[in-house]
Amino acid sequence: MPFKADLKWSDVTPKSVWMNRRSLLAGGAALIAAPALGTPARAATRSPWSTDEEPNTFEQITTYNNFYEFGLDKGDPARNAGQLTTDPWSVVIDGLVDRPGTYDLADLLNGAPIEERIYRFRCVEAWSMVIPWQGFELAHLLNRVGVQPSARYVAFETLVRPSEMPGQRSNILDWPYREGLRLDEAMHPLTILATGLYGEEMPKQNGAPIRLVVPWKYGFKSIKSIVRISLTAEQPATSWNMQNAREYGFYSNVNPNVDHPRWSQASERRVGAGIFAGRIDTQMFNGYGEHVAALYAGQDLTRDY
Ligand SMILES: Nc1nc2c(c(=O)[nH]1)N[C@H]1C(S)=C(S)[C@@H](COP(=O)(O)O)O[C@H]1N2
Ligand SMILES: [Mo]
Repeated sequence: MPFKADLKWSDVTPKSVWMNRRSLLAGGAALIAAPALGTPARAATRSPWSTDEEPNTFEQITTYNNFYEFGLDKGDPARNAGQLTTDPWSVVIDGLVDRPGTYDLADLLNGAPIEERIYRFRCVEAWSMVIPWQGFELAHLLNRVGVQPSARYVAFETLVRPSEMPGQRSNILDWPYREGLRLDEAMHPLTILATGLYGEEMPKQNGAPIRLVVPWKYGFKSIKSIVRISLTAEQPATSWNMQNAREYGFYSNVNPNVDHPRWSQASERRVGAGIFAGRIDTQMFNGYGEHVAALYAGQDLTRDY
């Protein structure tokens, strides 16, 4: 895939790649090792699911956040999430699965095919970014635990720990934060559990240690700091839909043709683009329509918004 000319390798190369290269250089193995590594690795290893749009900076991605467990302002998560204990961490997997249980994070990640995915990310509030995640397909985990034939949805929950999550000391939402997907959406290869970004382990304000990323849906579907994944027969209750069903549908696919009751969804502001950049058009399914439109064949997306 072609690079954008203005995009430097160092801008998007995960730090882990840098570090490996640097330690090889330090070890004097560079002359032998460099060709074997197939460097420059970026162009060769970019996932076919990744966009070649220029990613937002690490600074932008980690200081402009929504994570209401840590407060309502965009800067609150970066200010307050440092106190969150993410080790030890475990995730309960239950409901209609063959191997339910409480899985340690290390166990969840053991053997998981982690790759980089550079995705567009579009918040329902009409701002957007491009984020280089590391993660693995949710389908990998679901296949591992064995989804039973009666399962039709996947429900997710975030940690509840008011002692470390100051936003949970008030009732801005009915905690825990909950989200859900239809099983076919959950099994789609674009849907990932992300464990890092820019080659760093997941910053706490972005949902450490493990969060969902569903790039064709509004950002609030991409639930952070997950402690429970349940396979269900019925459509699960989800936080923003519980809060205001008219404004936040269960599907919440990015759709420039269906406005939010209080603002247009036809365009978006790319964070960091600069004050003269103007707004860009929002794409149906956030630009992932060729991959996901078939999931909604026969559905009226103005009704199933
Ligand atoms: N648990 C939890 N997950 C959450 C949220 C939240 O408040 N709590 N905010 C959502 C919203 S509205 C957005 S836009 C994205 C923001 O992700 P980012 O901060 O990594 O960009 O997280 C989503 N996941
Ligand atoms: Mo959002």
